[in-house]
Amino acid sequence: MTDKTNPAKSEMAGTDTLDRQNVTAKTEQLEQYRTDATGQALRTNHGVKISDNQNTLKAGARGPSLLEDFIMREKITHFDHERIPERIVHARGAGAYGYFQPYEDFSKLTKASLFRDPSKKTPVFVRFSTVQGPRGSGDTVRDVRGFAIKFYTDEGNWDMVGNNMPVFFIQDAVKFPDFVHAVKPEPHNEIPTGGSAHDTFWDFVSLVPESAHMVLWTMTDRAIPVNFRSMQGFGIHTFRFVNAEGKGTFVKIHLKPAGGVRSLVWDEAQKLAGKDTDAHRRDLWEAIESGDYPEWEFGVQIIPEEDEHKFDWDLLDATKIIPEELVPITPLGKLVLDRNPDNYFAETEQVAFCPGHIVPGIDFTNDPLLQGRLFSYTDTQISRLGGPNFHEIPVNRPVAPNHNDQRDAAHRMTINKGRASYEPNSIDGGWPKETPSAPVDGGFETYQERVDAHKVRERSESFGDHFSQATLFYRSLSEAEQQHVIDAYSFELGKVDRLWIRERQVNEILANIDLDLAAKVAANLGIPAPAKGTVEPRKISIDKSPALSQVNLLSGNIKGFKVAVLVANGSKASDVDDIKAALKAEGAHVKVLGPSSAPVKSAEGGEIPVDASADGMPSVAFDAVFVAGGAEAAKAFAMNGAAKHYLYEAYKHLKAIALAGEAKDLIAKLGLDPDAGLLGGADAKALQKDFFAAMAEHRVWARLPKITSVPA
Ligand code: HDE
Repeated sequence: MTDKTNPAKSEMAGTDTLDRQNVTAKTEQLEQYRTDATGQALRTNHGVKISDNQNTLKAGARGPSLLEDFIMREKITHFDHERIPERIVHARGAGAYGYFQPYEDFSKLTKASLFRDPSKKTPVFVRFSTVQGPRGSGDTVRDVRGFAIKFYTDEGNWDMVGNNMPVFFIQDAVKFPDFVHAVKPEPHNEIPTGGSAHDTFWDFVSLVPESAHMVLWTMTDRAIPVNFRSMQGFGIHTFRFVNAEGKGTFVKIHLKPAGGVRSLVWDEAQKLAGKDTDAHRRDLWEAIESGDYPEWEFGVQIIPEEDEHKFDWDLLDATKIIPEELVPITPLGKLVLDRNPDNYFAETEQVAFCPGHIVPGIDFTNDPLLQGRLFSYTDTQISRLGGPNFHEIPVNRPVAPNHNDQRDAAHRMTINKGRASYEPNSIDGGWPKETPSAPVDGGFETYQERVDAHKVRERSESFGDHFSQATLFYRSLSEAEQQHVIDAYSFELGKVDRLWIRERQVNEILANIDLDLAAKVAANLGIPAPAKGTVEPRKISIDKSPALSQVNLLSGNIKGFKVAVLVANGSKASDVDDIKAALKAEGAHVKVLGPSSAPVKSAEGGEIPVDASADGMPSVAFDAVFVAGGAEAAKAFAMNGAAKHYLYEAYKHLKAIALAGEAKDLIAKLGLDPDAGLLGGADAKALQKDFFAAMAEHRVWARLPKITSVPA
């Protein structure tokens, strides 16, 4: 029996009043759970005021502790159980709240409420993460980054659990535990933390050619983003949007950062992991605190159902993209992060995403990787968050009501009124009731895809080409990007002890991607270059995809960039003031760094306040360096090893460096050649234009041959 026979059937379900101003609704909902102890007495968990938080109850000041000390026991017991299991993958992360707002009404494409009204902001919580390392590992390791968005829509939560790369390592979910076991630290000594440069990873991927494309992505600079704000996001799988008429359309989800896509260089990433383990979470936090809200454009590639088989690759294969040159991205709206959490554990650690959480207007496809994920995430939360009630944790609660007949289980917070926790019922008026599906605002209805097949354990033949897109990607990269890829494979495989694994990766994987790439990596490893690949190259409809190269994904400005201004006693305060004002006008962030945290004396006879010591904020924490003029300061810099190292390091990392006034002579004293990004000039103000232009290019790529440790 359903509610069709229910005495209360004439009443429509779903009449709960929804606050259409969802952002306010989510903020207010969370507010009920936030506590502020300012001005409050210290108490036990059960409300008793505590008079002494320094001493255990004892029999005499030097005597044994007493079991009856309920205050000490409560405190220690709670502490003993403070930890929960970290995520099996993506354990290290940081998150923030914000909103999504569509540009216009996209109801032709989807009936999902978050895409229908350009005046409506849907609240979100976004968590970024690395994959391999544990919770305390470094932020800047070479790894894929997670990009998971929880949209608190007024029709329920939609979790878009993506990454910063558009493809994945495997095609079928059943291989995920194998892949993760291979990439995780090795079981005997738990090394390495946060990286893939070890035997088990390369053993697995060299035996699994479907990983070739994704492994290539992780060998590019995308795997070492400069910060979370500068990463693209991808839904990876093909999803389905469904409109009010029930028409389905395939979509691939893209997020493009407003500030452009930017990365670290490898040596910089490694140093930063030591100098500031928290570099990425700190950057996200500080950007939001300073009001420089990270922003992305949310777009989709739209593929009509009739075009499903029009491409060289299968839309259901998560190791493949659809090049943007074949299907451009339609921008749908913007995603903005504007509020830091109040409590890391309560919010960022306890947030629970699941790709299976969708809302009317969004649906799955038969991608076998996606299908496995639909199961895995809720399953893992049950052990990670201690039971099936994790949806009641404030950060996970929908803004839409969630009445149903599910009851009890560990940590239940909801106090369900009424007698009937079953359906149909006639005791509680039949409530809560189903909502029939409707063109809009109805109950969820699965897209009616026809399936007529045998049950088989098979991989579709259309998933069989593992190299053509890796080749396309490699050939779409700039020369400098290709050099970084060669360096990355050489570094990683150089850490692999077993020669046969190195050889297999070069001969059976790299040779099928690009023979020149294989030869250059082979040379660096001291093994013979393969003469040909092991499979016939497949002809595809496109030679290059410029949209895949990071050099084509910059913003053209320096908004959000970080600049170090070096000063010493005798620096010109006017240079410092001018550059600070000019950078601020461009939306960049500036820190004035001195020999210590104390103010320095200015050339003009006053003082220059300092934000930090150069030691405490190394050049790897910045995008560019400016050295203020002043004769005495320039002399001090030229004599000082730490100052010289600061500049050499910025130079090595291909950063823009400007040296004003007397500091310009440092270029010659350091034995460096001026270039488009190594600028010196008597007039500090006149330097600004070229300095900002060099910065906007992100790296001085022309300098690469001078600093690379691997001769071309
Ligand atoms: Fe995940 N993944 N994954 N994954 N994944 C998890 O869920 C899993 C995959 C991704 O910030 C886990 O809550 C399987 C692809 C992100 O909390 C777990 C498969 C993509 C996050 C899990 C995949 C992702 C996770 C661990 C193969 C990109 C972090 C903790 C089918 C589209 C979310 C958790 C956060 C987390 C399973 C593959 C992204 C174990 C079985 C492909 C961003 O459930």
